[in-house]
Amino acid sequence: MTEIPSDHPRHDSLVTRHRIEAGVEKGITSRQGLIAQGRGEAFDYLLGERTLESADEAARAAAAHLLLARHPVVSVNGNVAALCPEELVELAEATGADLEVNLFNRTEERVAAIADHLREHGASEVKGLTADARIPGLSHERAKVDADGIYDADAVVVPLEDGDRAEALGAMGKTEIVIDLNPLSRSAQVAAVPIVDNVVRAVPNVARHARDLRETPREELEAIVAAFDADAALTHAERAIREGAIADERS
Ligand code: PTJ
Repeated sequence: MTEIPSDHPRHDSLVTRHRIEAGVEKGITSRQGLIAQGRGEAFDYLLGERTLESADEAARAAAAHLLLARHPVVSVNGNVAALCPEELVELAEATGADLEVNLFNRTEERVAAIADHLREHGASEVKGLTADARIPGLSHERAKVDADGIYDADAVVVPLEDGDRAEALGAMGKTEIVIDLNPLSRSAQVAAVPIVDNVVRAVPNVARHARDLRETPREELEAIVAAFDADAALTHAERAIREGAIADERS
């Protein structure tokens, strides 16, 4: 990998790109993941590659949901595994969540490679290899989940999710926390908590909020959850993208 100078104006974006490329080479990320990354980059560029205030509020509401949940699970695909494996492990630790590999383009080789990659970055247990339950209403491969993982979960973090599956998980009554840079994507639109931010910023941000809120009484966590307005967060993000940074500062 070519060394990227730290003062390069697009340093973070280029590092992210290299991580996805390395993910494809290691058999973690699908080739379609490269296309998804390009799409995400375009939105991130328009957002100014920073966390909006509305995305930070969403990250806090997400942390509150995860701390309140009976069984929180963080769903891991080939892109997020390549981009921020350590941060996923830290999020799972901070919230008591399970990590489960759940792929759009599922192959057993890639599931195993991602589970190994997460373990190399500190995960003690990774779910998703058993795949002994199915999400109702979805075609075969995309529906595969662990019975004691996503199937049983009451709150699921789904970064870069496909809209159909996001809807199907919601239909199972699960609280869905979606991380997606596109506020118009169907998964962001159906989420209880849409975090319109890059996963490389959002995952550690949710973990930070969870550590801050760890000792907070349940009633206060419930109040944070109740005060969060998903539609307002999506509208704010869309305005920031359409109108640029100035509009965001004014709001
Ligand atoms: O590893 P798999 O098989 O589960 O496949 C994963 C991908 C991402 C390839 C698959 O789910 C897919 O094709 O996704 P889409 O339909 O291309 O959607 C990707 C969404 O994620 C788009 O709305 C992008 O804007 C968004 N996105 C891309 N990169 C990032 C992102 N959102 C947050 N952070 C990113 N780094």
